Amino acid sequence: MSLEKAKQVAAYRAVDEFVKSDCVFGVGSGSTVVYAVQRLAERVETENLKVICIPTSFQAKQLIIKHKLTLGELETNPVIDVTIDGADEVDSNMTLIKGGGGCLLQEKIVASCSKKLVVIADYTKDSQKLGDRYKKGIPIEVIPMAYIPIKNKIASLFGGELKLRNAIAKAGPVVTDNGNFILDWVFTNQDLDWEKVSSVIKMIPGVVETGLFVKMCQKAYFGQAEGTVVER
Ligand code: ABF
Repeated sequence: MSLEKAKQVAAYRAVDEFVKSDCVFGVGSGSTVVYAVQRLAERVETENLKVICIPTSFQAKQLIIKHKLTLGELETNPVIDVTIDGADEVDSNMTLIKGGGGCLLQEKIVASCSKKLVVIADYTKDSQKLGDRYKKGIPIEVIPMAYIPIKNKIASLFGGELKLRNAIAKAGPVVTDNGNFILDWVFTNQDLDWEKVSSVIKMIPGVVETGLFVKMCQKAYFGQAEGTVVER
């Protein structure tokens, strides 16, 4: 069974467990979420569910529109019942690395307004410690003018290496939906206190958000190679 099938079974399970009629639903970003939106669209059609969808990125907004779902925004729906989103890695404490796809800021804002954050992922994202499986580091969204000082400060505080994320070779840096750059912090110490690290990094002027999601996620579904789903 393919990795795609593993993503699909996790996404379908989460939508079937958590989406009810008359709910406000946060739509995450990434390739696994595409299956969640497909499943939601099927259920809206067949069960006539009333669901307002709040996007976490330009990609999520496009998906909602493409599937003719009801598009909402935080201005009118500041409380979200459940958000279903992907992740790059989930550790045994349900701490997440997110932002490999570049959408961490809006994802975190939407998650912070959600009564529940549910992660959907394939089995490769399921780990004991951050860094066991995902090797690209923790994404940090920064104001462009400050990327060098931020990079130096984080390296001197916590070690490791920070790389400015580039679009395609030599085409320049990735620019987020919010007009910012992303530093990928490849850390070397896997035993850091991630809650503390996240708040220290956020205090550095010019840091907009980190891809560390600590104590935000209540449930995770990992699709397995053979088509079953492991829950955490
Ligand atoms: C987003 O999509 C992220 O924060 C994470 O980087 C990524 C996971 O993508 P995929 O589902 O494609 O693995 O939610």
